[in-house]
Amino acid sequence: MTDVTALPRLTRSDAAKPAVGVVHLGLGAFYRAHGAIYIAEAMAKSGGDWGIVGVSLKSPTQAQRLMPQGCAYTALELAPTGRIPHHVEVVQNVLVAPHDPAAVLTAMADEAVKIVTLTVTEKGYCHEPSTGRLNQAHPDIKQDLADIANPASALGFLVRALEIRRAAGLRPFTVLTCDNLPENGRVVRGVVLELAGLIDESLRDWIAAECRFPATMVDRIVPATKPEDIAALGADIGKYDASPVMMEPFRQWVVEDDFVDGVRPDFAAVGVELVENVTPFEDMKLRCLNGTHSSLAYLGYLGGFETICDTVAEPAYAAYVTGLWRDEIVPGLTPPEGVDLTAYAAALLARYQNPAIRHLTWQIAMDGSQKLPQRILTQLGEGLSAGRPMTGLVLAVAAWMRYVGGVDETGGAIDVRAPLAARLKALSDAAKTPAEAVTNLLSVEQVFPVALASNAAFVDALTQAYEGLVAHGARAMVAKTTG
Ligand code: CS2
Repeated sequence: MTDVTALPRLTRSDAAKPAVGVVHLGLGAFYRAHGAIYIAEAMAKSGGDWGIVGVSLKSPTQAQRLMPQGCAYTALELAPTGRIPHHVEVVQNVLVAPHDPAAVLTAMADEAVKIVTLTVTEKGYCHEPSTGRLNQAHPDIKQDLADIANPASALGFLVRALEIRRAAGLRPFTVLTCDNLPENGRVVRGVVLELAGLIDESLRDWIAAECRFPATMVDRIVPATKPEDIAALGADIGKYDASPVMMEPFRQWVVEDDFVDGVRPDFAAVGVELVENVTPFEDMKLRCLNGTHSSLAYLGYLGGFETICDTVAEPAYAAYVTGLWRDEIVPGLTPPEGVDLTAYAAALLARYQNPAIRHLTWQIAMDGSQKLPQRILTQLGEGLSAGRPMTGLVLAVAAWMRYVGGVDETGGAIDVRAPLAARLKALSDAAKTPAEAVTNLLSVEQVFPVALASNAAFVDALTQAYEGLVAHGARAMVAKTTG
């Protein structure tokens, strides 16, 4: 393969730069393939000053890759039938928060900025997933509380920037979360208010009264960009893009239409669904998509599959996921108006089968302790109470337990990435029997609500599933659950 870095570097076009109206916290691939593109399209269609300043909260990598190419990048649409590169220029600058927190605060406090968008992943909200409360023992929150002028967490930046705006007599910005959390607007509002209240009660009250935190449902499958993707794109476009994003054609964004002073890009012009209540959309997406994604990730990884598409190419796994939708997930959902959930699930299977999307099971398996509650456990508990046999989702939880034990089915080590990884491994290692491993892991209250962990029928079924995985492996258990 030719050296892609020898090609001319991707650059911006001569088009005038749009003025900045958005600051984005957490500039990963997902936002650049989703929110940023909608915003760019809305500007192209209806105008407005909605250029984006991207902020990396931890690592300088994104800035190092994007700045030398003027923050332009390629969003490569990967359909089963072909590849379409889109050249995107909506990002104007990338700041690295730990290097220069003051620059980030200056950007956020700029009067021209009307919206702060966030993709900081589940763990970035520094909350306890089971209660939604701020985790005051979180190291970043401790730093925020010790020195709010130099914040560490996304919440710290929001609170401090809002404090500066209030002091300057400015209006607040809208906080638009784009992470996969149920009632994500309410969650971010809750933790922002909690943190603000610990710093200054009157600031808390001002934010509560004036700021807006619309809920959103975001959807587009965006696997992490791999070196071979960069090389292949170089061959396509004849340029070296150090930071392209890979994305499926499908996309959906449902947004609660509640912005500070009603100011926002013309989202409706580009297919964003502006609604009063996002919850039915969020439940549908989190449970049907993310719930099965995580289930396939653990069972697929253990079964030796590298990607979601490889996993569902195995007939037993395709039957397993179809059964999850039909028997366990869809019966527990109230569909959003006008949506046929059976058709939605069928379309999801086709999206998973897209061979051009190489989405690693290992990538989706990351941060399971933060993802499991809203993706799987809530609906599992509800289904059991309603008397539905939830065998497939129970098997998925057992697979997560096996996965966090850190040893795969051939005896190899699994690189488990999750905030609780060390603790989970220790709990798994301390067990003398499979049943004990299940008991130990169920004791983790950040993940398992007490009501579920003490449900005897659930514990029994989970133990059996876990023992089955240990004795027979994931492929056999998936086939058994399906057949
Ligand atoms: C995935 C999501 O990595 C994961 O946990 O389940 O990123 C998923 O691809 C998106 O939510 C799709 O919209």
